[in-house]
Amino acid sequence: MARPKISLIGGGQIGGVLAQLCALRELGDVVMFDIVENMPQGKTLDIAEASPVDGFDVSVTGTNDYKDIAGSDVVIVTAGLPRKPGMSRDDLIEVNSKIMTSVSEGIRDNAPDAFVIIISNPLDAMVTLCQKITGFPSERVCGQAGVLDSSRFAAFIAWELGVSVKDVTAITLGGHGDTMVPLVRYASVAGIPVMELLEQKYGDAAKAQEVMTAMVERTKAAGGEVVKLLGNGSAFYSPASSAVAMAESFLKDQKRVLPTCALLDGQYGVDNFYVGVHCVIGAGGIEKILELKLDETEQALMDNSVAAVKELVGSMNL
Ligand code: A3D
Repeated sequence: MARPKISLIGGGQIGGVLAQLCALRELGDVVMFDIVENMPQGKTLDIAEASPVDGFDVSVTGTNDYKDIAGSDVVIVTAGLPRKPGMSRDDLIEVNSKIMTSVSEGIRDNAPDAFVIIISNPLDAMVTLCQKITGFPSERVCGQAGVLDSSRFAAFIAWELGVSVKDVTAITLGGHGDTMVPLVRYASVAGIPVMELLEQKYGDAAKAQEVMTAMVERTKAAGGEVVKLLGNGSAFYSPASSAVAMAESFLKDQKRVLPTCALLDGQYGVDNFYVGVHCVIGAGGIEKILELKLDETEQALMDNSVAAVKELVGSMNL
């Protein structure tokens, strides 16, 4: 049986890590496309030459020709500019929507059956644009943001409580921006509400709330924290890991429940609009959207986040 084929559009910082992770996990043959001549060929040759050491039997190749993504099962898009210190993700919309337009045409014309995962920012707007241009069914076009935002939230909780990251569940919903919604009520450690554990640790509900609020705010600003430290470019290891989890769930029909930017169909009072929600990802792509019961405060935060995304998407005049 032929190996699955994974194409990466954009061979920059995230693209490079994606190629290496896909190869190390033997998810399939990897093709990296970029407009910069020779760079994707060089990067993938470098990764492939480590295959005897790492022991992976998949091919990893680079190209500047969209024809080489033909027959892709999965396409992951990172083409576009990352932000610089002081920039918001939304500042990238003008330049990245031009790039996303040409990328989406390339995917539409050459990999019409692929499951497409967008990572380029501003995320929710770029996913919307890609789905419009490709015309692919919404279950095959989605965005990676929530896996990373939730992973950041979970990491902060694990570090605060001194427990394994494996036992923490943390959820963020909404757009991938300053208005994202980390859900405190659903954060747990092996099923125990995190607020309960913080109260035990500090013996004081007000202090527990203060610590939780700091973790929520850090989660919302986590991308910017990395941008500031790097001084040039944005996070790239963690976004790549997050997208690989989504690709793997699709390729292996794992049916994992992953926070994903998906087209809503009435959930949370939102219709025909892309935003971050819990999805079941399997061989059928986005197989199901799981709607959580939000209380009044949580719903207001979600409404606020959706409104921010709507304003941004509206500015593209699609
Ligand atoms: P970078 O290292 O600059 O790589 C981007 C690549 O895109 C470069 O190699 C470019 O040559 C290439 N490119 C530019 N135009 C085109 C085109 N028309 N067709 C094909 N390739 C092109 O950036 P990066 O890898 O660090 O980040 C990529 C994107 O991901 C940026 O928009 C970031 O803002 C975004 N990002 C998203 C997250 C999320 O969690 C959603 C996290 C971090 C970064």
